[in-house]
Amino acid sequence: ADPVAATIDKASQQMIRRAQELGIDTCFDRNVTLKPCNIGNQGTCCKNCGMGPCRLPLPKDYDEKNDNRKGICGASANTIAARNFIRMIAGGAAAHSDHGRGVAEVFLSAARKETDAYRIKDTRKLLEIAPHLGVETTVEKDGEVLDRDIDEIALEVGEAAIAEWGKVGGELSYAKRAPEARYEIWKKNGVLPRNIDREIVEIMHRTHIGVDQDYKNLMKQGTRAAIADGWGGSMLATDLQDVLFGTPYPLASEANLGVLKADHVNIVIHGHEPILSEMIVVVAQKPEIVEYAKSKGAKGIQLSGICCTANEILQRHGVPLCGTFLQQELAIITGAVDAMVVDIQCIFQNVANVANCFHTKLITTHPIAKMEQDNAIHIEFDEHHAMEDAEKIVRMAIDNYENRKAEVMIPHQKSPIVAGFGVESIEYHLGGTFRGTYYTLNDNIINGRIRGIAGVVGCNNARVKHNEGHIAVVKELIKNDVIVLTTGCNAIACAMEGLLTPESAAVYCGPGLAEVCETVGIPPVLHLGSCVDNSRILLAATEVVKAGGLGNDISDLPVAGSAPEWMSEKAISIGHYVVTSGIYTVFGAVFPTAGAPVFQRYLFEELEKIYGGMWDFEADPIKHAWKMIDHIDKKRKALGI
Ligand code: BF8
Repeated sequence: ADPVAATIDKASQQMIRRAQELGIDTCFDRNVTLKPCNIGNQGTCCKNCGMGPCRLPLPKDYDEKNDNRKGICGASANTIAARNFIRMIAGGAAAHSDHGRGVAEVFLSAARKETDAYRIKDTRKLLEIAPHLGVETTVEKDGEVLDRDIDEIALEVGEAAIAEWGKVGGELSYAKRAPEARYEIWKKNGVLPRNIDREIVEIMHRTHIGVDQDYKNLMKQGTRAAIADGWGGSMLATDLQDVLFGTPYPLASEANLGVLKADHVNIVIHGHEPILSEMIVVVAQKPEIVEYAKSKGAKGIQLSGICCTANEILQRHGVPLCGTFLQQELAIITGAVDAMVVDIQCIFQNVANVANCFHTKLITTHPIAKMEQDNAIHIEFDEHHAMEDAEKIVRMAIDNYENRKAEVMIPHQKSPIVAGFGVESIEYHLGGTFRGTYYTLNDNIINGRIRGIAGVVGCNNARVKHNEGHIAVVKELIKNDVIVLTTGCNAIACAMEGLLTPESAAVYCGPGLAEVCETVGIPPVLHLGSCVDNSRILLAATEVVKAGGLGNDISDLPVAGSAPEWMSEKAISIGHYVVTSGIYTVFGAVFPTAGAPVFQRYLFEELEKIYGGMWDFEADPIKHAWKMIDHIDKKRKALGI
């Protein structure tokens, strides 16, 4: 595998070459030796029962009117592709929402004061979300309105939040946070989620052999589950994390493998839940722990992150980003990682094999995510003794510092960044003179300095050149005055490229966007956090609607979504809740319905008539960006601006 062909990132190229010299395989090598299944990636392989797999590739002489392809049971290509698509939504929604549930459980423990490690930190945010969960924040007594006790509110919020996963009757409470017009569209189409778990379970039922055989009806269920993810599990995860750990505000940090330090104990935190990473951050700053590291000959402790947990601790504490999804093996190849601590999601099983070639301790921490390899150490993390667990992990890393055996080789590349944005800080920077609205942002959209808003998010995919699509799409957008909100691995890619600095505006932006960024002092690409924080993009769009002048629903806004290098089921769930929230969304890399053109047309064209948003696919990053810009222009025209 040619390192230069695998990634645009110099630091990654150096580490891929290093791995090859050492005879250690990485995903970049496996991408060459392992070819994808051409039928599976068209979405038309059904393996939902023991009569299959029934494989229905698109014939070379495909003729839509005479498409007689069917499985043993008679399932059409459309049915099979729709079943597979919504099973991906189920997987993604389950992952985000189960993460949210974990946070809600810790939140409830904190509200009940059963744990010392976690406390309600951001009471302002608590009071803001309480009414959306039906919890009163004031009480009337003798004709006077009094503030309710904060501990009582926290307890009721925790209980109401947990109920969102399994309540009987009613509907997802947060659905009403969407603009009223959006909520009415969901209601009219019968896609308001009942509770989070039920929608995921119902996907598994409907896609079982012999149940739902109408791709439109299957998608209706996919929509319910996706909305339950975006406006439910993910949004609750974001909100409750903010209450427990603090709402992010802009801060400075750095990104890329060069953040590792040869003379420090390096602990790389990889995964998704801040429940774990927050405690490691606390422990690693304790003076006695830093002293302990020094007693072992290190100058200190360097924490850094991979994947979304990196974004979580960056946003709230400024902990530097070590790398994206595709750099997880490369971090260990530096020989400088004393411990890699993982929890859930996006963790390559091969990190244990790579760690085995070095002194690196690979520590799994979550009961639902263990590894079969003997060198993977499992230290189960539990909110009731979180601080002790975190200390055990950090001490294990420190003790391992002196065991470094291979030559340490850390690439020098790292970029300065400004991160930590959110709905609240965008309001602060781009609100009106009277706080509480997005007036200045809307004003700049109406006067054309800002052409529109793009949410560019999502993974890396080893099947395409690492970060190439991310960076090309984002640069093309900002060059054309489209401000970018980013999360997940796209945010890390942009960070590594230097796009998360206010100074980058002068270099890469069109004149209108550059002027706004320079006046306000913000980067043209705003880092909004991890993948569950895509819920912040939904709420930011809702704030834009509320601020007025740009229509009365999200689907009226000059806004578009993108995931240039997606790969996970979570990305499909995100894409679908963004689409059904009214936003045109383009995916790159591959699209998993290519073998069923009729169903694909439903996603790409007909959904627009129902939800005002639709899917699209474009592998070429420049064309990809222009599809988004054209859509933004179409919406501007409709608004008469
Ligand atoms: O949840 S962007 S590769 S790290 S799935 Fe995974 Fe994709 Fe990265 Fe975060 Ni999101």
